[in-house]
Amino acid sequence: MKRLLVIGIVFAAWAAGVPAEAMPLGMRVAMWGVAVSRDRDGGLSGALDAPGLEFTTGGDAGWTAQGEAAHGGGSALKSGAIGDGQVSWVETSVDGAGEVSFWWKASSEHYRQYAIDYAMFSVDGQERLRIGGEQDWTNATVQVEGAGRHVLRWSYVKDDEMSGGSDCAWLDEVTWTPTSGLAAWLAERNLTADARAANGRTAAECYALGLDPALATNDFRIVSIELVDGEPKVEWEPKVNRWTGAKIQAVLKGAPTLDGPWEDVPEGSGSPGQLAPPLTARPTMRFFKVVVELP
Ligand SMILES: [Ca+2]
Repeated sequence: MKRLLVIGIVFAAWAAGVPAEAMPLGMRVAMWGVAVSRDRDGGLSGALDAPGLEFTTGGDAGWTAQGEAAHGGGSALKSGAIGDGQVSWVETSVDGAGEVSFWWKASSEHYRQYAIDYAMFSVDGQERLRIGGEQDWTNATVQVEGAGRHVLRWSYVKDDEMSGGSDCAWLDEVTWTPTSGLAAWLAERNLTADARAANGRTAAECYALGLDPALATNDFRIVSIELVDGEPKVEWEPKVNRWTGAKIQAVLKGAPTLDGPWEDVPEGSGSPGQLAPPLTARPTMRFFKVVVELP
């Protein structure tokens, strides 16, 4: 008896470096993903020890990487040189709920305990924390609630007169821990990310692929997901139908967001069991899904 199993695998979060744990799982189209990030932000993420996040900077002057003041060695970001009434910001975006942690420091104009110029952290434009005056490195942890995309922004803000101290802020060691998506889904089922199923694969992988982890014969799996010459390449096993020997058919779809719209992407190069599509010309596509039909 022939049984059609349609499997969707989201395998690349393109520009934003969204971690796999942040991706939601659907009932009909299961998803499995890893983050692929490019150093598109000019070293901002490197200075912040946050390779999975992509940062942009702006305002009247941008934040830059420097090594004179950092938390725990290496480099950190310093706000740009700005004048009265100006602002310098750096931001990143994340998907879903989670916890952001970072270290920051400020040296700014203040009156007694009141910061006149200050560093501010905001989520989706809403201020959450502020430091100023002579504030040495301090750790902060902020809960981010709600589904969808969130913008995390650090700003150095000056009022309309006078300066004090070094007149800037520093930021280092930004981490993002998602509390929704796959991580939360696994926790609800008392699974850990590395728990093994009967077929030897991780239970998380089996659930994400829509397989029954109790069946040792369910062994469809992703072999690798990687960047080759700047293009994503996904490889899976088995490559052919174990009974007929026919190549397992796969269709690649791409979308700008996890919610779609999903469009077919030309297959490009790739041997059976592989897809290595030319995606450089499709900068708006950030998520990719392989739909596989298994006998
Ligand atoms: Ca001022």
